[in-house]
Amino acid sequence: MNAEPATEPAAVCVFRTDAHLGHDGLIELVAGREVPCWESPRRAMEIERALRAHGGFRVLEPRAFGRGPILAIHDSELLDAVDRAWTDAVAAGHDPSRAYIPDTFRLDGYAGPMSPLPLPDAAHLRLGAFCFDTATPVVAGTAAAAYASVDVALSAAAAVAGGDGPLAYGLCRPPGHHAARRMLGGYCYFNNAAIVAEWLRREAGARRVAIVDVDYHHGNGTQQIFWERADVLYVSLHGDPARAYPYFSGSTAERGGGAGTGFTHNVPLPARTTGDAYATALARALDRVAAFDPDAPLVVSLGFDTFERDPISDLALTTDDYTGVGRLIGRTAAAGGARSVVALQEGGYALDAIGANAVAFLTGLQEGLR
Ligand code: Q9C
Ligand code: ZN
Repeated sequence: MNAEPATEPAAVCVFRTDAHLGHDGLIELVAGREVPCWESPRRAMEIERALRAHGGFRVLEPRAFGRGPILAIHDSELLDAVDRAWTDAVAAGHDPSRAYIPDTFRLDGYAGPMSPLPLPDAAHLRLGAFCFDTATPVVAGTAAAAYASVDVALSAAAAVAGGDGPLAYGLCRPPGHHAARRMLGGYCYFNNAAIVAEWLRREAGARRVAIVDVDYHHGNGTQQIFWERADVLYVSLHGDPARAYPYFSGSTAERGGGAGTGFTHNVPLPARTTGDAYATALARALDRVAAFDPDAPLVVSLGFDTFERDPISDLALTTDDYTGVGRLIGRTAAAGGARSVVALQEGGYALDAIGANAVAFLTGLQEGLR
């Protein structure tokens, strides 16, 4: 099926691209063990297949937004490292049939009073100054996929901002919410949701943007980027960092800083949280969004790793539950100034259910928006 231009105002636009296929890390390192990447091309293939089979979605190609919107969020040194890591690694003798994963990390504690220390010229070695885990491999197609994922997200935002209906979905891959201003990790290179939120502020006339993050993991990157901002609300439900990646953020005590105090809201959840308990927590969190009174499309960081059979997570939502989750979010958005949603794919690793979960969520979201 060919992509077609968005002409019917009420249709749900889905943006996707084949560029992600070139980003296949093959392996990640989990606690010293080499395991096949959970974040695989098949995730996006399964979602796209299910949306096409459903028939109620217009599947579109993104347009190119360039580096400008990314540089509004990320340090240019991070972009340079992503751009050049693979070619520099291969030039230095790295086996091109293997993913490159940094092995030496420049932590805060490295420099101490020696700061500032120079970065190495070779971008793959530099990567250890930007990457915070061993789950974020670089291969030949990683940089192109990361830029295309941003284009997918911004195309979805532009569709909604431009009046192509109240809901657009960006099938982003790689995901984004763990990427901070000058840090990548957690399968994420550029923070798609943060880039969209800032783009809505700068390019679409929004004054208040709310991001609701329902991925299983805390969106440490999004939280960091908007920590001191009162114009972007960040609300996240996630596995309690006492047991859940990324471990170092996501507690209720984190509420933002400076002018942004009170504009970050975290809801850590216990293991095996079911759909009912999740919906109760979500409804309370969405009250914060309503009180914030956003005048922009609601930005949703959408993960299906809250699913009961997700292989790396421990919550217990069912496919049916996602319809209710979508409906709750849709209703909140419908009461907001822009009456619209930009949903951006983050995690979700149960390949046999991720497509059905996406259909269930987007169906509920549409219902809620009506
Ligand atoms: N022992 C997203 O869902 N590995 N990222 C955790 C825990 C990294 C998840 C290992 C998980 C990253 C977008
Ligand atoms: Zn996740």
